[in-house]
Amino acid sequence: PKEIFLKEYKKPDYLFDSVNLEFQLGEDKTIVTSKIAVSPGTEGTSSPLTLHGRDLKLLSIKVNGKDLKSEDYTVDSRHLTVSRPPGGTFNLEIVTEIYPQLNTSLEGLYKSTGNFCTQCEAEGFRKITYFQDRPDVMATYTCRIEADKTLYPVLLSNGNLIEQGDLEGGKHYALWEDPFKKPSYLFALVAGQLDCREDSFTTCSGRKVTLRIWTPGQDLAKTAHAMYSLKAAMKWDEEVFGLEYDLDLFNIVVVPDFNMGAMENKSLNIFQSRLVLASPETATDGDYAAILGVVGHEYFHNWTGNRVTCRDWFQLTLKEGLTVFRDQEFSSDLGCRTVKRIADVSKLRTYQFPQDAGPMAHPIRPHSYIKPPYRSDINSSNFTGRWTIFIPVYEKGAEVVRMYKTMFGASGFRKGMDLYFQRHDGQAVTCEDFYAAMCDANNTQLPNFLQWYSQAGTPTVKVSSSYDASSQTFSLKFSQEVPPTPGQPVKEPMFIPIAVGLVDSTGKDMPLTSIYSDGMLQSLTSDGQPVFTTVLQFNKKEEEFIFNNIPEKPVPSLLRGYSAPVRLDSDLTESDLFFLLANDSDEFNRWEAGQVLSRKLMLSLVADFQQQKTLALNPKFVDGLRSILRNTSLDKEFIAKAITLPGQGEIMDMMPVADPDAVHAVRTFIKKELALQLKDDLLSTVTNNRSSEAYTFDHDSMARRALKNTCLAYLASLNEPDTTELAFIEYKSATNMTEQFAALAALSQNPGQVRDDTLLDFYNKWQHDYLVVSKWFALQATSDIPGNVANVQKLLGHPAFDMRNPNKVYSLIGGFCGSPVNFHAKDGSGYKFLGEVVLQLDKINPQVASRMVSAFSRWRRYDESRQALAKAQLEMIVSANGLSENVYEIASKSLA
Ligand code: HT7
Ligand code: ZN
Repeated sequence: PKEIFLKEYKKPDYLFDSVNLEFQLGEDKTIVTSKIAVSPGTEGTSSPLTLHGRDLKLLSIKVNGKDLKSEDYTVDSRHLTVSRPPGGTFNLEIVTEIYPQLNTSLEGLYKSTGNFCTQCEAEGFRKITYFQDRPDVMATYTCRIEADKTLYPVLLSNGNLIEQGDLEGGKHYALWEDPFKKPSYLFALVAGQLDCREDSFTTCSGRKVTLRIWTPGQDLAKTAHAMYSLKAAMKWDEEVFGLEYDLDLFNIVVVPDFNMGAMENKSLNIFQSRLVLASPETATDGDYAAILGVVGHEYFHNWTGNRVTCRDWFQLTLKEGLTVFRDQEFSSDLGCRTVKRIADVSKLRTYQFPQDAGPMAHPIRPHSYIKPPYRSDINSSNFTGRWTIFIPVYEKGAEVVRMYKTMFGASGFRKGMDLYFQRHDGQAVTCEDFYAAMCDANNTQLPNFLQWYSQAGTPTVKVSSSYDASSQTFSLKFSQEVPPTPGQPVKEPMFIPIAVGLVDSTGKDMPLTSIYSDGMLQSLTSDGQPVFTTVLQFNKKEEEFIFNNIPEKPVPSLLRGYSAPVRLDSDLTESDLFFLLANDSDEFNRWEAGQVLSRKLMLSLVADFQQQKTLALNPKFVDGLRSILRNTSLDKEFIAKAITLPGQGEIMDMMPVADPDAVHAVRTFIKKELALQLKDDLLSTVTNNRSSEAYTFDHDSMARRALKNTCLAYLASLNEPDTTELAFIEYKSATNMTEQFAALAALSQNPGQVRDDTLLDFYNKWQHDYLVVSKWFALQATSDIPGNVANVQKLLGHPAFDMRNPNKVYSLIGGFCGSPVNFHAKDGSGYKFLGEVVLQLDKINPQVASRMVSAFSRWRRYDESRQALAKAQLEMIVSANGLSENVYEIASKSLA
């Protein structure tokens, strides 16, 4: 497989001004005719025109209406090259034959449960026709679709419907025209039997936009929340960024077979079912929130991605980091900002940090790739696993965008966005263009900021503090260290914005008036008033900041709101952390103080466990959590998050040699001990948070359910008759999936008859609902019960499992890799299972297989015996015959 390098970027030799496509959709083959108006990219070019193409049968090729002679072009398995194109502009016409019904890769044109559907990002368009399939070739498109009218009554493509009508032989056609220039990866076509929910949105300039969500008829009732989310996103983008939708029609299509969550094709978004369909009985609060976020995300791409796109796939974070940031802000504005921030930071720690510390580490803009770097589908609420692939581009990319906002404030950030669109609408651009727009709009530069795009690894920021009572100054001394990563042994300092508040002994924020840094005195007032949180611009290897007029020794609240994606190593004492947990006005840091305490506690108990000492829980820790649980002034979802222990993965990441058995034993011990000591509070919290009201998707109701479910899980971990009975009652009496599934999950922690019976009962009840069955698979797959590999192996043969459906694969196989004790079982059974499945899956869907194989990527983090077992599986995979590029890239990089 060929590695591609950022530094080798070359502009295309030819531009495509307009593209007219015609599809004759058939049962055994599809004929695609593509007519392209070509012009030279550089004047007078006579270089050959090379087009990409895969799995295509070329039927004919014409230039300016004349068939090309066979000596005037060459075709190989990946390209078609016109050797001597005529000078100046010309028309190219290519006819190809393709076989969507045989396409299981779900890239290009494929069939999904009887309907035709496309996925072109990143390089799927080349499976439809020969084309310069690269994002910097932008053209206007028309698309004429012809198909059997009974089998495919609905024919959709991008833009506006210009014409439609009946044809002979029971066929019909539709002609679509997209007036906006776009790259080929945003092309889409859907044909099939679908019904739609229709609504409308009137834009800020008074234009009425028709909104349609297409799905098989039986699911229409479940599209109400997605429609609500779409309208909310349209409104939010106008209000926050002044961005109005630009066409009169916006379609969303739901398909059950889809590699990623969803796709932002111009005016024709395609979604996998779980990110659109929801009803209170079948979807959890997590599902509802994911739908809001992803519908928003894909809609926001209309400006950040579609109107302004990426010059090449190295710049992917330009659209994805920015759009993830926008969807995070959207969800925060519609829900609870702190809780959303906690969820996003947890995701970053669970997925990004480990990757940044392993063989797959790469910057948010990689220097090279074999396949473009996408994130795995970690938005899934039924997926809690730890298999990671290329997260930086999305999640860390969003943190980088957030830092611009932290530096420039909401209005400065908006000015930067306005300038970005003013300069680049209709263009394919780079991350430097975004940086330049942000800095130019704010008349400043951010020294060392661009390092975030090119350096991999999570920086560690060390901070030590000292108070001088005589001068009433408080000093913070920072140093930063970016660890070496593959191919980048030495790192430069980065620009790190650190939001700081100083908390006095009564728990209040101190007024901040002035600061010394770099030998300069700087005022910190705003409109003559002191501020309570300031952002320090730390961009050197080491730097000291001295606050003036500080009347008593404060407790510093550092990196408020998690103002930069770094690991913070501070000299805060245990009592400082308990103080911040109880008092910090920055709620994020309040939660963070609890997490730091939990991490310290878990690591010290892991050491005790490894030395076979008796485990004992620090009573101050129990008291701290008890007071949070009893604090009625706190948001309930915040409480739920604050009493939740860090995940096993997070703790393993902090160990020199990851020990899944010890971490699992310690986490289970703390959970049970807390449940025992807080039993009365937990019981009353469950009882007080029952509700007989009908399900609503609003923050207060979701927070209530989150708190109740978290407490129930603690209680059920005791595995005592009364707590099991309680969980069983909750399971039976639940009227929504959020509570029913949480009770099932609580019960299924403990092996035995109740677990088996309840799982069976749940399946019998929901076997007709494919999305609920996916949750059922995921719950069993992620289970920590001993020897679970045999159970998962058995589930592979379950009639409801289908290896061709990515969602089911993510649930069962991805889910299994997320259970540290079972995936990393000492006897290697988990590794052997995954090795075999990856090879099987690679033949069906290489993209999905490559996501699965990434679970092996951190094999060096484990003890020698596990290392040998995992390495053997990776070696077996890379040496397999006919392996895809996708799997090869991940497996070989993991071994390197
Ligand atoms: N931009 C979309 C990415 C995507 C994708 C990438 C590769 C293969 C299949 C895919 N489906 C969707 C989704 C997004 O980030 O919004
Ligand atoms: Zn995206």
